[in-house]
Amino acid sequence: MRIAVYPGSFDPLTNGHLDIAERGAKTFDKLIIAVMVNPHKNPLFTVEERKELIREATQHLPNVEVDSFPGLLVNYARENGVSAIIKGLRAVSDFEMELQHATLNRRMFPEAETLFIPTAYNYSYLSSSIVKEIARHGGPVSELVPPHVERQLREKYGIAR
Ligand code: COD
Repeated sequence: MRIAVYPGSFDPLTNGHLDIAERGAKTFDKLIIAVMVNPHKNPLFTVEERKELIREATQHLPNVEVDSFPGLLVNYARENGVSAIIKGLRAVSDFEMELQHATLNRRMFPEAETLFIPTAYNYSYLSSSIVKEIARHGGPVSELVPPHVERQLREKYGIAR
């Protein structure tokens, strides 16, 4: 069975993330979407909340599992029989950091290849940070995130419909 992991912060999941997950799931027998547990970051959503939002968004993808991991991604990959690490690429600025991660991850765990999936052109500008900034100020995010994520953002920021 070919298992891939799609790691990230997903704070929160956007339509850009979902597009990469759908395309990754088509290519592998199993895709694990893995939320990084980072005690040094101050996320808007807890790890459990983020996992729940991802679960709801990927209900239509039977070969997708949602999990979280602390520490190094390669340790998670090794322990879970992962042969590919999926990353989404939006711009050249993403590539620089992602190439560094791919090279270092391969040194630590050569059994897994990093595979880049280019963003869909309509999501190339989209990030969790930009979504949070728009939502915080009451702006429209309905075209940027799934409806249940939009509801949770409104709730977090105390914004009525
Ligand atoms: N279109 C396409 N792809 C997108 C979009 C979009 N609109 N938005 C985000 N993505 C991609 C990102 O490029 C990334 O691949 C993924 O989706 C997740 O994005 P984020 O922003 O939710 O998460 P990041 O970038 O903060 O996640 C970073 C990781 C958790 C993957 C990384 O820090 C990591 O692997 N950490 C674990 C610790 C570790 O092993 N460190 C050593 C690395 S050498």
